[in-house]
Formats: sequence, structure tokens, C-alpha cells
Amino acid sequence: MKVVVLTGAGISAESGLATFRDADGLWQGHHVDDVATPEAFQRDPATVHRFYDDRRRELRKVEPNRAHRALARLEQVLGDDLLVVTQNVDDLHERAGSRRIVHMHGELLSALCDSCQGRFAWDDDLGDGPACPGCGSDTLRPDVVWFGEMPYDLDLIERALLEADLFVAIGTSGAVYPAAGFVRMAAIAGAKTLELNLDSSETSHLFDDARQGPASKLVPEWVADLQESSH
Ligand code: BV8
Ligand code: ZN
Repeated sequence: MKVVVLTGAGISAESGLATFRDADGLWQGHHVDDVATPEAFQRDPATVHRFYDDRRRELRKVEPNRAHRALARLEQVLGDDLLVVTQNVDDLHERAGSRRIVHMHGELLSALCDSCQGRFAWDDDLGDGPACPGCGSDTLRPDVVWFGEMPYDLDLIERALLEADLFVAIGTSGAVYPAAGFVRMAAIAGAKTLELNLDSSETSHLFDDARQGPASKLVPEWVADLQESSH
């Protein structure tokens, strides 16, 4: 059974990280065009750095929750037959023990150099213009995929979607593409599709089965069922 899981901000909500569109969401107070586009970074790098330096600092204060840990357990059972594709830039999946994880929108704990295109593990502020470890220039930016930029590892993701027997979306509103289009790709390739979300999303109608509730409850239940049925 080949399984592809897509996660969004909702899986990290119960760890204390704000989502994007919910009432207190991240975009609240920040217009997307002011903090998450290459144009914004050209126009006002200080504001963009502050937005991501704050989120990097917040990340240190939180821990993975039962949903992250349940997916790490599932990887122990399915091994290479499981791929977790996350839109999240936090490292909670890895801290829970997941290894087969793709960050299609980048990572907070990584810096990208606009001069040498080097990518470096980074857990400090970028706002004070530190020197690039590769070329020494002060052109490091958050290694996240902004609107209008190409997501990472789309070939690998699309290959996995075309081979999947089961596609599961967890804690995502289905508002951002190409991620929101994955359910269609998986369904066309013959996969069963399941959505686990606090409330209905913009793509709930595209799934064979959509369950509503907190990820910390729905994901461990789904993993236990899957383990049960695979015995
Ligand atoms: C691109 C990184 C060229 C930075 C992010 C087609 C149609 C229309 C528009 C487009 C299109 N194709 C491209 C576009 C443009 C654009 C786009 O989609 N715009 C939208 C706004 C319409 N897409 C792009 O620009 C992408 N690049 O297209 O390049 C291209 C062309 C062809 C093929 C390939 C490439 C790049 C988009 C990436 C932008 N960067 N993040 C950062 O994090 O700061 S996007 C960011 O927002 C997240 O990564 C995530 O993707 C998105 C937020 O969505 P969610 O994670 O789903 O979070 P949200 O708050 O919305 O929802 C949370 C959900 O959880 C809710 O449903 C809630 O009910 C639920 N929930 C809450 N609590 C819980 C819970 N569920 C369970 N338990 C709980 N406790
Ligand atoms: Zn460099």
C-alpha cells in the first residue's frame, strides 16, 4: 500500500503555531504581498526578515503533537511506501521522527543565498545580514517558497502521487496551488482519497472520504485503523 500524505498549517495548530487563514492566522496583520513574495523582499527586506525571524524564534517554543508522532509511527510500518509532503516550513515532522518528508514550500531552519544559490541549515536571525557561508556575500534570504516561486521537489511529488494507492490531506484549506491540485492528480491515477481537517476546506468535495475534527484525534485514529487493516 503506497501512501502519500499532504500536510498543512492545521497539523501544527495544536502545537501552538498559528495557521494562515484561521481567525488569528498568520496572514492576519500581514498582507501576503508584504511578506511572502520576492517583490516584497526586494521592496522591504527588513519587514520580510522580521516576519520570518519571529516565526523561527516561535518555532523553538513548540513541540510536535500526537498527529506528527502518529505519522512518524506509520513510517515505521510502511517505510518507503509512505511519503509525507508538507506545505509547512516548521520542523515538527522531523522532530517527531519522520524522515520521509518533503518540504515543498521550504524550511524556516534553512537559509538560501541569492548570489551563489547555496542552501544552509540556519537557526538564527537573518535580519542582521549575516555573511553567506558559501560566498561571503550578505544576500541570505529565508529558504521558503514565496508566491510566484516554483515549489521544491515537484517531480518527486508528482511521481509519488501517480503511484499512490491512498492520498491523505491533513490540516490544509486547499487554497494554495499546486498543492491544492494534488487530490485531483492522485484520484485520476486511481488512488483512494481521504481528508482529515478541523472543518471543511475548499477541496473537501473532491475527496472520497472527508472527516472533520482536530488532527491530534483524527490522525492517530486513522493510523491505528490502517495498521489494524494491514494485519
Ligand atoms: C507557483 C511558504 C509557479 C512561505 C507558502 C492556480 C490557480 C490559482 C492560483 C495559482 C494557481 N497556480 C499558482 C497560483 C498562484 C499561487 C496560489 O496558489 N495563490 C492562491 C492564494 C490562489 N501559488 C503560487 O504562487 C505557488 N507557486 O504557482 O509557481 C508554478 C506554476 C505551475 C506549476 C508549478 C509552479 C507557490 C505557493 C507557495 C507560497 N508559500 N508558504 C510561508 O510559509 O511563509 S503558502 C502557505 O500558505 C503555506 O505553505 C500553505 O501552502 C498555505 C496555507 O495553507 P494551509 O497550510 O492549508 O493553512 P490554512 O491556514 O490556509 O488552513 C489551515 C487548515 O487547517 C484549515 O482548513 C483549518 O480548518 C485546518 N485546521 C486548523 N486547526 C486544525 C485544522 N485541521 C486539523 N486540526 C486542527 N487542530
Ligand atoms: Zn552565497
